Amino acid sequence: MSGINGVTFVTIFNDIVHSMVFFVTDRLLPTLLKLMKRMENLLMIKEPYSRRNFLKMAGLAGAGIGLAACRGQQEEREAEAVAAVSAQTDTEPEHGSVEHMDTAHEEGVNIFLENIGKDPAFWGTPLEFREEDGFKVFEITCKNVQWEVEPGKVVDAYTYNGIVPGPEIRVTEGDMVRIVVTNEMEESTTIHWHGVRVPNNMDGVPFLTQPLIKKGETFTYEFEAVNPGSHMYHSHHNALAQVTRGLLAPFIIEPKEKSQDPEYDADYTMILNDTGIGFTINGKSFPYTQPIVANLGDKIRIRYMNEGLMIHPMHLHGLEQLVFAKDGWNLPMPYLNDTVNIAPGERFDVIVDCHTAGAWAYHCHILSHAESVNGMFGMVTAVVVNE
Ligand SMILES: [Cu+2]
Repeated sequence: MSGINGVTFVTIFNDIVHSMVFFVTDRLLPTLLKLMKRMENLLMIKEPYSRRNFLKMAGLAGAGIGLAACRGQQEEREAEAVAAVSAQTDTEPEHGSVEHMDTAHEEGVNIFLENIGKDPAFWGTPLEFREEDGFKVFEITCKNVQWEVEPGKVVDAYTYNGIVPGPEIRVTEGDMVRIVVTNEMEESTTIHWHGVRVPNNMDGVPFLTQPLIKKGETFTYEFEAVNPGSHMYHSHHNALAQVTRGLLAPFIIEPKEKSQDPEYDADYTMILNDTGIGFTINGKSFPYTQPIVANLGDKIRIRYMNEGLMIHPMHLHGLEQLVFAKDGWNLPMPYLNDTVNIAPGERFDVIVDCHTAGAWAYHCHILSHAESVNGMFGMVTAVVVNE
C-alpha cells in the first residue's frame, strides 16, 4: 500500500469494478443468454423462451452479480435495451424447437388479425380545445402511469394525459395556440415543439429558454402556428428516459390552403419508438399494433415520426410510397420508394396508392426490430386493402 493513499485506492477500486460491470454486461451478455437458455431447459420451464422471460432472468442474474447498482440508472436502461436486442437477435432455434417457432409465428399473426378494429385509439387521440381570447387552448397534464405495451407487458411510462403517444394537437396555419402544461410527475420536465416555429422563449429548453416545470407546477406556452406540416412535441428534460418512455406526441399544423398538399382519403400518424418502452408503433408492439384498413383505390396519407434513438427503415410490401414532405416541408420533387428510412427526430409524409387488394405486411426492415425466433414482434403492422 506504500505510495497509495486511501482516496487513490478507492478510485482505482471503483475503476476496476466499473470495468468489470462493463465487461459483464456488454461483452459476456451473449454467453450469459445461452447459459440462461440451458438453465431454462434443465429446469424444464414449459413457457417458451421470450423477451419477458429474459428480462425476468436478467433481473435474477443482475441480483447475483450484485454490481448493477454501481451503474447509473441511465446506463442500466441502455444495457437493458442492448440485452433486449441481443435476446431478439438470437436466430438459432433450440434443439427440437422448430415446431414451436412455426407455431409461435402463426399465433402472433392470428392474434393480430383477430384484433383488427379492437383498439380504436391506436391511430391517435385528438386533443380537444376551447376558444379563449382568440387562442385555441389545450390542456396537458404530465403524469406517470403503467402502460400496457402488449397484454401482460406493462411498463413504467411518463405520459401526456395518461396515454402513449400523447394526444394529437392539430391546428391550422395562422391559429394562435395556447398550451397549459401541468406537471404531476415526480421529475421536472419541459415541452419542446419539435419542428414548430416558435418565439425563442417558447422553445422548451430548460435553463436556456425557460425554467423547469417542477412537480405540481404549471407552465403556459403561447405561439402562432406558422409553418404547416407534421411536427411533434416532446420532453426536453431527462429526455432519454422521458421521451422514450412516453412523453412524445404529434403536433400537426394543417395548411390554410389545402391544395398545397396532395389529395388523400385518410390520414394516419405513425410514431416510431424504441429503447424505453421497446420497439413500438404508436406505443404498441406487434401483434397488438393495428393495421391500416383501406378500400381499393384509396390514397392514404401516412405521417412518420421517429421519437426513438435508432433509425427505422419502414418497408411496405406491394404498395409504393410517394414521399412528398420531409420534416413538415413539402418537397419540390416528391419521389417513390418502398422503404422510407426515418432517423430520430425526422418526419416524412407519404401517400400510398392502394392499387392492389390484399393484406400487405408493413414493418421496420431492421429485422431485430421486427422478428425473433418466436415470430414477428415490435415494429410490424399491415395495410389491408379491401376489394
Ligand atoms: Cu426499426
